[in-house]
Amino acid sequence: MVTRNAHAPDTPIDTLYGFLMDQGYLIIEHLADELVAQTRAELDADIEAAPFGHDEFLGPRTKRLGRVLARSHAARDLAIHPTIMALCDATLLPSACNYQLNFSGVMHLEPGAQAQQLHRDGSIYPIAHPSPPLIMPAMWALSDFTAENGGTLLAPGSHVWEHERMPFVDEVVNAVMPAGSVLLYLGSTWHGGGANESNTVRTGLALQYSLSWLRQEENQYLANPPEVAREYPERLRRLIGYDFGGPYLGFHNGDDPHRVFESDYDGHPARSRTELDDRSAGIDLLRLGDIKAVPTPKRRGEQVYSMARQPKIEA
Ligand SMILES: O=C(O)CCC(=O)C(=O)O
Repeated sequence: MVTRNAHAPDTPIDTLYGFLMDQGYLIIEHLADELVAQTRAELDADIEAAPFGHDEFLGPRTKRLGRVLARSHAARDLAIHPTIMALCDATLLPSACNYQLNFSGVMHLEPGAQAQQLHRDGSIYPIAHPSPPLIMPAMWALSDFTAENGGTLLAPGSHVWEHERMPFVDEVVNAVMPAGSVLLYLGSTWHGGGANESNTVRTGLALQYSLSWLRQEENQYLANPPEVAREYPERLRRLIGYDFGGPYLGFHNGDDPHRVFESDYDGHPARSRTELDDRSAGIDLLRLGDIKAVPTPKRRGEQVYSMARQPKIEA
């Protein structure tokens, strides 16, 4: 089955966000044709040399490549594409005051690749679905995605299904999109690589984003050590993790981790940034588990200690 939850690149962000939250996925066609072509050209030799998957899930006819930002300049621009960043803001900032690149990887299906086991990317965390979005994956089409060549399989609406529910066969559709387009979905959306029954390859670049207080799936500091990340724009360096995950989260040597790239030390180590302090007040708290809370005792006229939820740090 083929889906067309596909939109033009100039569609307003609010509209795109509405489709993403309603359907659990959406396609933006031709969002970055030139950057995608450049990325493909920069990665071609590495894809050629990449190994096939060593198990059924990774796919014996599927080549995979990680550490993509270190390999491709154009992929760095895709990772911080303004439309993707705006959708990350809308999707992830309600539950974290920052977000991060979680994963970068090429998924290259050779003819004969079998359909992958459907899964939820969010299953790497022990959190029951449905939950607020933890991950927002972006799958860039480095080649055309068709129903025949293994365009990603998705179960629309599955991001809000109860945890145990698996899709029925007729609930699964292929994401069909021309090269240069991007498929966005949520970490709770059932999906997987399709079967490549064509005689052409299907190549996708997955760049996934997650809440900044979660462990990243791909270790971004090893993939992009400071001597490599030095070449990246600041927005990207912060996105891969050379930043705070929130106030007091992820500092280095008592200071902003991005200082590793800066020589102009001003003598004021920081444990947060104003932007993150401001956002942290608006975060929707998540309740984990079903531990029964001890009720607050009723004591009239007594003062309680009051503390701001996040300490505000003066520079
Ligand atoms: O190749 C695809 O379309 C999706 C692959 C995927 O979801 C995965 O490998 O985790």
